[in-house]
Amino acid sequence: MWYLLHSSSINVRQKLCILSLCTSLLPRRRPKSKDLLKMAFAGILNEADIAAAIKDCAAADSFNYKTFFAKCGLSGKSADDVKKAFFVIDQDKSGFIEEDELKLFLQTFQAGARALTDGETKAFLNAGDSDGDGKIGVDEFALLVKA
Ligand SMILES: [Ca+2]
Repeated sequence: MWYLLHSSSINVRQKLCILSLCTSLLPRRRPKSKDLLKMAFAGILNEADIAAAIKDCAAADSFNYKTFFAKCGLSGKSADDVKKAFFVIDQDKSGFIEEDELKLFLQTFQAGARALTDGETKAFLNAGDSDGDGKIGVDEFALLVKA
């Protein structure tokens, strides 16, 4: 590339074009997702409770949403806090927790936590999806948490 830039066979315009192309290829600094995740439930849940709840369902197919919401402390929180938690889990901010977000549910609580198995994801979705639209809305979520 430097050879091209110093070469007299291309004009200034072409050189600028090459330069801007190279700049656009440079990696951009991204926020550290681990830090974001760590802060996601700050002010709502306490970290030790989250860690205990995650540890409790570390084995595949051992996830139970009732146990989890009780252990992490969410079931004892106010309707407002439950709503805040919903919007953390609704990663794409669509207003619903879709199946792919449900699968990565545990990872929104703790970076590096396992994904739910397909069976766990389906069972979780079926438990919450009372109107049968294939996703969990904020009211359905509130009912699940308090179940
Ligand atoms: Ca969503």
